Formats: sequence, C-alpha cells, structure tokens
Amino acid sequence: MKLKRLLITGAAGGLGRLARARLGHVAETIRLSDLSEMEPAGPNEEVMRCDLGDFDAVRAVVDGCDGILHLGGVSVENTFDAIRNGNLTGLYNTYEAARQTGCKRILFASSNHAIGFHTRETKLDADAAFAPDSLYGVSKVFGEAVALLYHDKFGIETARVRIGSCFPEPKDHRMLATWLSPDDFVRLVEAVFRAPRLGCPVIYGASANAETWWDNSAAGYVGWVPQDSSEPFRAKLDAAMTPPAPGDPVNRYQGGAFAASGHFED
Ligand code: NAI
Ligand code: 15L
Repeated sequence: MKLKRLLITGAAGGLGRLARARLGHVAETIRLSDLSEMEPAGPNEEVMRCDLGDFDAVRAVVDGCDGILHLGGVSVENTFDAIRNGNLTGLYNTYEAARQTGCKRILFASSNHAIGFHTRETKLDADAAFAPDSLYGVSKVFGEAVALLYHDKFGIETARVRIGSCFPEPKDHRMLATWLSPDDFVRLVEAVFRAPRLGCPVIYGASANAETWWDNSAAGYVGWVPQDSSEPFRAKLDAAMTPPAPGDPVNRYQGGAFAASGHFED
C-alpha cells in the first residue's frame, strides 16, 4: 500500500537525508521537516521548516499526512533543556498532532540507549526492561511510552525502532554488534509502512551481524529481514584501532560510551 503523504521529521539530519534520497517511492508525496535548513523541494516533495517544540507548527506539518517517519530531535547526550524541547515536548506534539489530524502510522526512531545499561552478556527481546544509559536514553523511553499510550488509547500504530548504529560503516568494535546498514534501514522503513497490521512493536534496528545482543522474533510479522552484516568491516577496524579492554565500562554495557561517561554537566 502506497501512502498518500509521508512526513519525515529530522529531514536535515543523517538518517533524514538518507530517507529523502532512498524512500521517495513509499508515498505519493514526501513532506520534509526540520529545524535546520533543507535542500529545496524536488518533484513530489514538500519542505516545511518547524521546531518540534511548537505545537501549532507541528500540527500544520502533520496535517494531511498518513504516515510519519519520526527522526527529528536531539540524537546524542545533551543538557536536559535541549533534550526536553525536541525529544519530550516535540515527541508529544507529534503524537498529539497525529491524533488530531487522523494520522495512523508512525515509525519512531528510538535508540539502543533506552536499554544501554544492560550488559552485553544480556540478550534482550521486546519485553526487556528499560535501562537508559543517559538523559538522551531517558527521552527515548518517554517516546516509546507515548507511542504505546497513543496506540492503546487511540489506535495509532507505531514501530518503536531501537536503532543501534546506522552509519555507512561501523566506526568501532562495539558497532560490529550494533551496526544497522543504510540498506537495512531503508528495508525496515519500507516494511513498516507496507505491513497490513503494525500494532506497536519494539524492533531492534541492527543488521544481521555475527555478534548480536538483540532478539527481534516478536516482530517477525512486520516482515523486515535484515540482509547485511558488519563482519566484512572487522579486519579494517582491527587494523585501525585496539578495542577497549574487557573490563572497561565502554565494553561492559550495550550503550558503550554513553553508559560509561559520567554526567555531562559534571
Ligand atoms: P541527526 O542529529 O543527524 O538528525 C536529527 C535532526 O533532528 C537534525 O537535523 C536536527 O536539526 C533535527 N532536530 C533536532 N531538534 C529539533 C527540533 N526541536 N525541531 C525540529 N527538528 C529538530 O540524527 P540522525 O543520526 O539522523 O538520527 C535520526 C534519529 O534517529 C534521531 O532521533 C536519533 O535519536 C535516532 N537514532 C539514530 C541512530 C543512528 O545511528 N544514526 C541510532 C539511534 C537512534
Ligand atoms: C544513537 O542513539 C545516536 O543517535 C547515534 O549517533 C549513535 O551514537 C548510536 O546511538 C550508537 O549507539 O552508536
């Protein structure tokens, strides 16, 4: 089923630019939104700048969309004030605007940092307890909770995708386990907006890596089957850097440096 209009928030960011380049076929019209400047609209595109913290602006951006790829917000650890606007107020504004305007399907870019304080020996599935490793991770827990509320109360379906590390290639040894290839990201978005029934699943956003901490079997019905693996990058990483020692907190927790670093305001 092709959407009429897909809204991509965070369209000026890394994943937003990837989605813009690769996912135009998902909807008749792609509406692109970000706080930052974006390239002018191409064919079948609309560009609308907005601060997710401004409800009236968000409502105008969401109005007329039957799907949202919600990538916008602060994407790493930051001060509480910075996180609050984009990831708490902005997240709520997006869901409330979706409810008011009748948009029924969202892919929420959650993060592995919602569960980053689990050790790497702990295999996690969709029922794993939250273990945020940062204020950023806490904001993703909030987002997943709002998504669940709006599903159970108002029937808005969301894929709560705990993205690992989506970059052209893994940047360190941890990312051999957390890497999500750009192609698998594209396949995931396609599957989420194609699925006849979505519900509100938790999906771990990682490729078919040899080392994995995450079990996606509960979300198999969505139809996403990652195809890529980080393994071909292992030798390059081994040659480029020494992995942290086994006892190093960076190595102990799934969230890596996010879990290992002290409070950012210390
Ligand atoms: P990014 O930082 O490159 O892009 C985020 C975009 O959101 C930026 O263009 C920024 O201007 C925009 N934004 C921030 N605050 C905003 C506000 N108040 N109003 C409107 N727009 C605002 O991040 P990236 O890597 O593209 O990630 C996209 C999403 O996926 C983020 O939500 C991030 O938390 C999540 N994610 C990404 C991962 C990755 O490996 N790239 C891993 C886990 C989660
Ligand atoms: C994230 O949530 C960040 O958005 C991304 O920049 C990476 O740091 C990623 O997690 C990761 O854990 O590698």
